[in-house]
Amino acid sequence: MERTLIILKPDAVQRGFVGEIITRFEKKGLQLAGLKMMVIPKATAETHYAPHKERPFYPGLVRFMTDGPVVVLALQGVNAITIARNLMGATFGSKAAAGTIRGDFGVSNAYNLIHGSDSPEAAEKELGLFFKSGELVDWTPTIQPWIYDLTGTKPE
Ligand code: 3AN
Repeated sequence: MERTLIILKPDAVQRGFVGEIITRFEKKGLQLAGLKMMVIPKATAETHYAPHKERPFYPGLVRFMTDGPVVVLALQGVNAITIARNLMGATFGSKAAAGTIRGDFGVSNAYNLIHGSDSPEAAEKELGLFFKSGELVDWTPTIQPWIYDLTGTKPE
C-alpha cells in the first residue's frame, strides 16, 4: 500500500468542493489515512513548493496557498499516487480532461483546486511536512476484500 499527500487548495475550500472531491477519492476505493483543515504557514508553503522557487509563478503560488484554509488528506491504496493524480487531471484547469477534478471544477491555471504528490519520494517528504507523527491512522476498512482481490500473494 502506498500513501500520498493531497491538498484541497484554498479555492476548493472557498468554492465548497471539499465533500465532493473527497467523495471521488472514496468512491474510487482510495482509503483515508489522515484528514485535517489548516491555514498553511508561509514557511511550510515555501518548503512545499521549493522545487518551483525560481519559477515566475512561485511568489503568487505561495500567496495563494496561504490565503485561506486548506484541507489536507493522506490517501492510501495500491498505486495511490498515480491513481490520485489521474483523478486530479492535468495541472491547468483550462486543459484538464472532463471527468477529472480539475477538468470538471475549474478553468484557471493558477487556481487549480488540488495538489497531489507526484512520486513516492515527494509523498514521503510531503506527508512528513503536513502531518505530525500520530496524526496518520493505520486501519483496515472492513470492505477491503471487496475493493481488492486479496486471495493471492498481494492485493490485485
Ligand atoms: P501539479 O500540481 O499538476 O503536479 P506542477 O508540479 O507542475 O503541477 O506545479 C505545481 C503547482 O504550481 C501547480 N499545482 C500550480 O498551482 C502551480 N503552477 C504551475 N505552473 C503554473 C503557471 N504557469 N502559472 C501559475 N501557477 C502554476
